[in-house]
Formats: sequence, structure tokens, C-alpha cells
Amino acid sequence: MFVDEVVITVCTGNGGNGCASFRREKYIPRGGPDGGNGGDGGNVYISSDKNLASLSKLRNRETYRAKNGGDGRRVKKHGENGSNLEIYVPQGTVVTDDNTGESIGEILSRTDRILVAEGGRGGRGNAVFATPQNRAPRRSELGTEGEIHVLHLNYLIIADVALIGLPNSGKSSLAAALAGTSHTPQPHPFSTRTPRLFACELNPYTKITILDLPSISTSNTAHKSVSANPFLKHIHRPHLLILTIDSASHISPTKQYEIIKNAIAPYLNEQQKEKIILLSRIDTAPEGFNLTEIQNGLLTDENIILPVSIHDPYSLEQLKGVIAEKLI
Ligand SMILES: Nc1nc2c(ncn2[C@@H]2O[C@H](COP(=O)(O)OP(=O)(O)OP(=O)(O)O)[C@@H](O)[C@H]2O)c(=O)[nH]1
Ligand SMILES: [Mg+2]
Repeated sequence: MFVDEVVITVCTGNGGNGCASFRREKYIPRGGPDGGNGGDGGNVYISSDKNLASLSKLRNRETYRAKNGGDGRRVKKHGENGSNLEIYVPQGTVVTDDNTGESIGEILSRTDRILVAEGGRGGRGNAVFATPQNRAPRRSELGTEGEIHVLHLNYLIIADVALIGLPNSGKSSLAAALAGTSHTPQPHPFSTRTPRLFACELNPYTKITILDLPSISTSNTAHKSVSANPFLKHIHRPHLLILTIDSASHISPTKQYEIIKNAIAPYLNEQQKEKIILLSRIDTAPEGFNLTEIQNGLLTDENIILPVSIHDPYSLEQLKGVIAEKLI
């Protein structure tokens, strides 16, 4: 199951209480104070796990707790520190405070780890309060309470390129062809239900990841797109967007482009001005399909337009070349 958003509650451990006690041993009258300190409560961390590709291991609305610190004991024994809790997430996860909306951090590299909540401090035992003036203090401290936070985890997939287009426009076949992996063609629309990453070697020196996204519905409009395609938010990280315009579709290329542009507009970031527009499945274009006319109709300063077919290795090589140029 692919899950890219969860809300969880995290609780850190309480600090253990300090102990108030006095040394009691045979032949040692009036032994001094010997109460140990309480241990600190465990912290909660959000940590990177490069093997994860979803937040599906976490349960929405679940509470995750670190351990409490142990109480201090006699003979100056310190309470044990409560063990920390590590919550593992995939690289690309954004952490925000669900109550305030405040950004807490992002897990981007494989070593990233964020302290999201700190455990309570252990209270001091009476042994530490002994002074020459007061050799028998009875005072000891209570441990402080841990913190409780409600966190919103939003996984935004890390990829170099994202493929976006209308149903059946050849995105998955193209991603598989570029990656050189086998793909069972699905002739029905919306066969891709969740985002999928493909590793592609553009040339011997450049390896990239391509994100194949579920199709945009033809009834998509900017304001409806969140519910219609909850996966479009994943275009946030890829530097380059490839829009597939289906040459074989009954919807005109300009109309397809309009639909895609409106659907992705709410999710674009500043750096994503550049796009490659593909006239996909070009080998199945109907008679009278005027490539030059269509290319000119779609051309803008920000776009480059290429015809492509998975059955034409030359067009795939050409596409790889253009991707490499845009990314490097
Ligand atoms: N002739 C031809 N057929 C293609 C080409 N690319 C894809 N197809 C076929 O088009 C159909 C749809 O391809 P997909 O790759 O599943 O398209 P998609 O955009 O991922 O579609 P969904 O995710 O299902 O909405 C399949 O039957 C493919 O075999 C192409 O370049 N030429
Ligand atoms: Mg697909």
C-alpha cells in the first residue's frame, strides 16, 4: 500500500524522580544523603530510512511513545535514561506541527534525523543538595514531564523527472522503455494507481530517476485537482516535468496541454518553469496529424516539443539527450 500522508501523535518519556534517602549501614551512624538522580525521558526522532518508499508502516492517528526515565534510588543509584524512539520515514518526508502548521524539517538525505520532541529531565536526588551547611538535605526533585506533539508527515517523492499526462498517453510504457525494464502494457486508462520510480541511465555518466504518476483526469480543473489526483503534489521535487500529449487521442493536443497545465498549476514551484512536451505514441497518430503545425501551436519559450514512440529507439535516444541537457 502506498501512503504519502499521515498525522501521528508523539510523546516523549517523562523524567524519573530524584530519590531522597540516607545511607544506612551497620557501624555507620548518621550516614549522609544518598538519593540518586532520576533518568531522563527518551526523545522522539524522525529518521531517514533509504529502504522505505512510503509512510505505510505508520498508522494514521496513532500515538508513538518514547520510554520514561527510571526513578533515582538509594546508594546514589541513578535511574536509567528512557530509550529514545526513532520513527523511520522515506527520504523526501516533510515534517510539520499539525496544530500550528509550523515547519519542523525535512528528511532529504539518508543520514537525516530530526529531534521532534525532547524527553523530560530527570529530577535530582537529595545527595546532590548536600552542602557543608546542610549535610542532611531531605529535598529531592520530581522529574519533568515529557512533551506531546501532533505531527503531520507529508512524503514528497524525490526524483529528477516527473511524467504527467492524460490517461493512456503512454507514460508508464515510456518510463519503462527509458529505464530499459520490462513493462506489461495496460490498454485501459488509469492503470497506474500509485506513483512509481524508474531508474534510467541517460548516458554512461548520468543516472536519473523518473517518476511515473497516475494520470490526470480529463475533467480535471485547477480547483478540483486535489481530489481528482491526490498524487499531483509529487511534482514538487522533480526539477524537470515531462508532459505527455497523446498523438492518438481524440482530444486535440492544445486541449490536452490546457488540461494538464491547469491541473499542475497549483503544485508548480518556482524552479519548474522548464518542461518537455512529448507528442507520445506518435507511431499511432491519425492520418492528417500535422506534426509541424502542432509543434508550432504548443511552442513557448519554456517548452521544448518532441515526438516520441516506444517503438522508435531513435526518438528515445533523442529524448534522453534532451533530458540530460535540461538537467545538467
Ligand atoms: N503504438 C504505441 N503504443 C504505445 C506507445 N506507448 C504506449 N503505448 C500503448 O498505449 C497504452 C497505454 O500505455 P500506458 O503506458 O499504460 O499509458 P499511461 O499513460 O501510463 O496510462 P495510465 O497510467 O493507464 O492512465 C498501452 O496499451 C501501451 O502499450 C507507443 O509509443 N506506441
Ligand atoms: Mg501509467
